[in-house]
Amino acid sequence: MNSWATRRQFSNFAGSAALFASTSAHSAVAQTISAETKAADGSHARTFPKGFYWGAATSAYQIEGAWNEDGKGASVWDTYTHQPGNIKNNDNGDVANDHYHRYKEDVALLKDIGATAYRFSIAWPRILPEGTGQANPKGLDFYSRLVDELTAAGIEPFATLYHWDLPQTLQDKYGGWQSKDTANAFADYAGYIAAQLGDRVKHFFTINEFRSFVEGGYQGFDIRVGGGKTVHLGGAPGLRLSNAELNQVRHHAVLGHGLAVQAIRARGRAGIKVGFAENMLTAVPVMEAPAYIKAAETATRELNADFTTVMLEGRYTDAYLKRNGKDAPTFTDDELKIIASPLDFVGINVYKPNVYVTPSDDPAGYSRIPINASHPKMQSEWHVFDPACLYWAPHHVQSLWGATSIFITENGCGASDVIADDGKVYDSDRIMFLRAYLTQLQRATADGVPVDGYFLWSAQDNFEWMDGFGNRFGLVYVDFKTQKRTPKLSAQWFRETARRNAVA
Ligand code: PNW
Repeated sequence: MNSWATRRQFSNFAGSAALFASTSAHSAVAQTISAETKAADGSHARTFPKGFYWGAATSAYQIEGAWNEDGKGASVWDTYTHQPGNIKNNDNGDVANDHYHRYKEDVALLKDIGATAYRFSIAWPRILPEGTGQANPKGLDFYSRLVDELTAAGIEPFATLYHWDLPQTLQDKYGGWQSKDTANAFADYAGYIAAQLGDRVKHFFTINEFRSFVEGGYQGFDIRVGGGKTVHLGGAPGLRLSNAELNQVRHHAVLGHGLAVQAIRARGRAGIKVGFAENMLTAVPVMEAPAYIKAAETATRELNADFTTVMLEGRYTDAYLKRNGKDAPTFTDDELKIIASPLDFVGINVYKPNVYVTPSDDPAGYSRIPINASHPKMQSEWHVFDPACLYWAPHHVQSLWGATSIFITENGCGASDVIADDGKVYDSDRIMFLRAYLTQLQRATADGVPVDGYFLWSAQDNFEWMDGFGNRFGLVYVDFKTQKRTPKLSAQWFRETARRNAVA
């Protein structure tokens, strides 16, 4: 039977692998790898484990277009972008990369850049225009054709079930994730997809970035940027809830994840693997010394109490409940068990260090060091540059929760890419970023951290949410007027890295 049926003890989570449904021979592999990392000339070859997936990622709303075609229902992002003033230049995803019609060309490009895996998301309102009830066969058919095209190209499909495009009907009916009804509807949809595509898709991510869509969409948040300025980040559905209401939304989102895991196990074939893809907040130790590393682990566990920690431990930390007081979510023990349904892997989106920490004698066990105003950044205002986060994020996931399989579900950067006179795109900063970050990821695998694959965000330039089309994250440049695709220099770099299975 499926592994969730043999769910193990929840009381005994700390530092153990108890919540993971499958184990891997990974640490043995990692040990042999460290011996292999010397190249013939004695230099450090920075090789990744055998069978490591080299992937690129996208999401439905950001690339598909065809927003109201073939029976698709509206999503909260369709509604939100159609209201003037919400998005830079009033851009929207109505057409975006027109991927819905150009998916064959896009799969060929993925093959060209040497990807062995592709992480895409499925638009819930394309499958269930009303969120629940009658499925739309044309919507399903699109993903079925996409999966066949990928398989034929030798690219492993990894499907994300929710990358923020909630059916508008569920927003109108239930207030979206403010209600448990949405969590239940999500599980029904997830089970349906597993039943329909699970013969060919073997890896599913339930929800992408809980923190981003919950905090951005249901309250909005101010982030501090250079020069003491703050930027307000929002997103669909554009609500401004109280802290108590927001905590309940958080709880319903993780509950939806857990219910979906169970539905996928119940309705998909044996052997399907499932996890989440969260932008876990990562604490980086100021120094690589035991007390500092411990402080960074403690901080990471606590900073993620509302999402990653509760999903992997099955309880809210005491400090989280205390901190939130009367604003804490209401929940039952049964819900906590569902939320922590055993997973096959943990997916983390890693872009930046969220805090630097040092040890501390106060009860928290760590103190936060502010990020200096002059700290280097990539193009996005929020994008603090520090490759070490791609070492520490998976390291913490293993040491805190005993994960036996980890995927980096997103990593990459925006850059001010332009087509040069010779028709090429010279994104030297992206290559610098990737080389530096992947060197740290390789270090993690060489140290025995069980990372099984890496997905670069993004396969192509696309609709970058509040920033519209102005912020380019792709390995492939897209001219949004003509839909012409031009692989950037970083695409060549990625191809060489994937080919060598080592940092190029
Ligand atoms: C992710 N941060 O969002 C999303 O999953 C993608 O859809 C998005 O296009 C991509 O990263 C690039 O932005 C993030 O503030 C939003 O650290 C915010 C942050 C990171 C990622």
